[in-house]
This record gives sequence, C-alpha cells and structure tokens, in this order.
Amino acid sequence: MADIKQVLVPDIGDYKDVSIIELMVKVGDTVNAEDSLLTLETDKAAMEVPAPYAGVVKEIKVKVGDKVSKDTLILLLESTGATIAPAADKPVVQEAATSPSPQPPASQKGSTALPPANAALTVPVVGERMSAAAGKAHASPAIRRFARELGVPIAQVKGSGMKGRVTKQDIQNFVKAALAQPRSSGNDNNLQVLAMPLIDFAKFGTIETKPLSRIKKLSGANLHRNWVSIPHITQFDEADITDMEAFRKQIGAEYTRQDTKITPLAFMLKAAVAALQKFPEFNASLDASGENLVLKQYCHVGVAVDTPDGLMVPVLRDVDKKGIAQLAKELGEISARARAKKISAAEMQGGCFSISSLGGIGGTAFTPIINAPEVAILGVSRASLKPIYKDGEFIPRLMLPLSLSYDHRVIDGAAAARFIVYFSQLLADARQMAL
Ligand code: CAO
Repeated sequence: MADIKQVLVPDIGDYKDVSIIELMVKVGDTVNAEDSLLTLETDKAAMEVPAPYAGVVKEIKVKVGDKVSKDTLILLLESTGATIAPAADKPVVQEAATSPSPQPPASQKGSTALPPANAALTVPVVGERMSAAAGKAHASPAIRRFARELGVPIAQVKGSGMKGRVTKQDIQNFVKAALAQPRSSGNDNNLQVLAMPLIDFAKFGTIETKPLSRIKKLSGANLHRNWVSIPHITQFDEADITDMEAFRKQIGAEYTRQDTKITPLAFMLKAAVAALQKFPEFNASLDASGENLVLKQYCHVGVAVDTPDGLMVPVLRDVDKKGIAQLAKELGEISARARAKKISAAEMQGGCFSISSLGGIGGTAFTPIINAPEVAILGVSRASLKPIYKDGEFIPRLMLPLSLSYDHRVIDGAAAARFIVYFSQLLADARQMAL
C-alpha cells in the first residue's frame, strides 16, 4: 500500500510567517532525500526546505507568496523508501561563509540575534540544490545571491564543492579571473571608489528603517552595475506629435469599447522598431569579450513599468510583427501583470531596446540608465503645447520630449542623433510607420 506522508516546514528558528518565493517541485515529480522542495525568504535571509526522504510528490498544499511557519504542511510525499535526510529538520545559519556583506568592524558588532541583511539560512546539504543533469548550477541561495550581486553568471562557474557545488571561493576565483582579463573586456568593474561613510542618522532626529523590497534590491544591483560599467551619453530631442495625437484620439474611442487603451507609447513602440531596423547597431549587444557586436534579427522591446514594489521591465516580443492596437493591448496586459507581481523572470529577458515612459506623470527630460546587455534606452517625458515657428508665424504644436541614453562604446553621437531624429520624424508623420 502507498506510504503517503506529510512534509512540514522544519524548525526555522525564530522566524514566523516567512514567504515562499520559489517552489521547486510540482505534483508528479520524483525527488531524492535532501532535494530542495521550496525556498523561503525573510527580509534578512533565504533558506531552502529539503525533502526528508525520497518519494513522489502527490499533492502540494502551498503556493508561491504563501506565508509559512514551523510545522506548516507543505506537501504530501509518497515514499519510495530511500534514506531519511540527516538533519533535514535542523536548519543552519550560514553567515560569514556566505554573506557578501563585509563584516562590520569589531567595534560595531552587537548582540543582534539576526544574521546580517544578506546572510542566508540554509538547511544543510540541500541548500546546494539544482540538478546538474538539468544543466543548472549547484548552488545555495546565498551563493546564488552572492553571484548575482557581483554580476557573475553562475551557470558559467565551475563548482569545486561536494557533488560539483559552486562555493563562495569559486565565485571569488571567477571574479579574480575576470579581472585579470585584458582591460578591453566589456566586464571591467574594477572601480576604486571611497566606501560610503557609516552614519548614525538617529543622531539628527527620529528615524524609521524600512527594508528595500526584493525587486528594488535586485534591480538596484543591476542598475548600479550598468551605471558604472557603461559609458552613458543622453541625447535629447522633441517630436511634434500633434497629428499623431489627433489620430490616436480619433481611433481611441473605438478601441476603448474593445477594452484596449491606446496610449502614445504604442505608437512609440512601433517607431522604435522602425528606427532599430534602420540603425541595426542599436539592436545589438557587446559580446563577453567586449570586442564583437552581436546583431539581433529579432525585435523584442522592454517597457519600464512602475510597480508598488519597484521598477520592472517586462519585454514585449516580436514588436516588429505587431500592429499598434495589438501592442497597446499587450502593453496594458503586461503592465497590469507586472503590477500584480505575475511576471516571470523569463518575461523580463531577451529585450533588444527599452522604453521608459514617464509621460503619464510629468517632467521635461531625464537620463535613463541603459538596461544591459542592451545598448540604448529611450526615456519619454510629458508632451506639452509649445509655440513652434513655422512659415513666418508661431503656431501651437504638441511636443514630446525624448531622452535617448546610449552606450558610447557601441554608438557614436552622430548615430544617436540620426536615430532620435528619425524616431521623431516617424512620430511627427505616423503614416510613415505603416510603410
Ligand atoms: N505625454 C502626455 N501624456 C501622456 C504621455 C506623454 N508622453 N504618455 C502617456 N500619457 C497619458 C496617456 O495617454 C494617459 O492619458 P489618459 O488617461 O487621459 O488616456 C495617461 O497619460 C496615463 O498613461 P499610462 O501611464 O497609464 O500609460 P502609458 O502607456 O503611457 O504607460 C506604463 C504605461 C506601464 C509604461 C506606465 O504606466 C509606467 O509605469 N510608467 C513608469 C515607467 C517608469 O517608472 N520609468 C522610470 C524608470 S527609470 O528609467
């Protein structure tokens, strides 16, 4: 008779109501003792919960986003009779060994019971999950986070630990080897800057400390890397969108009845595609050596979406093959899903170019940060009526401010000016986009 057992959250110390951020199994999966079942994360730590014995997953009782504590029922596992994981119910705190944060000086070490912000809690052995057979790196959440923060593609790191696990030392060796590469490499991050001073803000008044959201922590590390490692230049222009707006309003009512809101951004996606096709070095990335340009034959465009938890950039696929109404529909759907935290990591990958529109909010110009490995990003601000001198008189025209940031290693200033002028002309005469 089938031996179906309940798998509960093991003892996770003082933590209660911890969020599930990843489920690693589904119903029907066969797991070995110690294979990871799910990842839990608090603001301060991440940990994986191992299978206490080998078996087949019969039913899953939790989902991503659920909050669990010790003894919460996770799933039902039909035992296949293999070994019980030793110490699977005894999580271990991995601190200095895995934390990417520098240790504070002795004078600042307090009696705090919690691990430092980036430390990870893992259950022994199983922390290093991921099947090598599946072609993924064997690494604990803390090691993966460490790699992410350093911008190290963990799949490229050869693991020297038990069963090929990637260790902290492997990541450090990978970084050392990368730094030893010739300086022409596109990945040189060896910046020597002063450390930020440690400031006790409470000295100056009442304060409250609020942890950054998970999205902000992840996107912050990427933004920082892109900001310091790419030589950015931002080229500004204004597009006359008077006629485009008249047309958009004319067709808008009809599409609103079909539940599609056509905003200026849908037209800009289309114009961006035409400009990317005319200037292919904008639809490109530097390869890992920094010496070759990878030109893309596809056209996926990322759109920055402001969500309550921070900035997300989901990618609209094959924008060149879609019309303005379909793009508007997809834009509405993808931004709604981003705000509802229903965008997968895969949906934020593969972009060729990004558009960041703050036009619905306001502002006259800004300098967007390039979303590497892309080489350019278009910032859009709020259109306003301006007096434009034409045929001997000033006439009111609706002008849209554009800010194009580009990677100066790949794109020359003249090419950027040509790109943005062409883009502006397309918006000024939207009929050209149909050609
Ligand atoms: N000028 C004037 N009005 C504009 C405009 C512009 N450039 N762009 C949009 N609008 C109008 C729209 O037409 C809409 O008007 P109505 O409600 O009267 O129809 C209104 O502003 C709101 O538009 P929206 O913001 O809802 O829709 P959108 O398609 O323009 O943008 C999205 C969608 C998801 C990009 C946007 O909501 C968003 O999140 N923007 C923030 C992106 C961000 O944070 N960027 C900063 C990243 S740092 O680089």
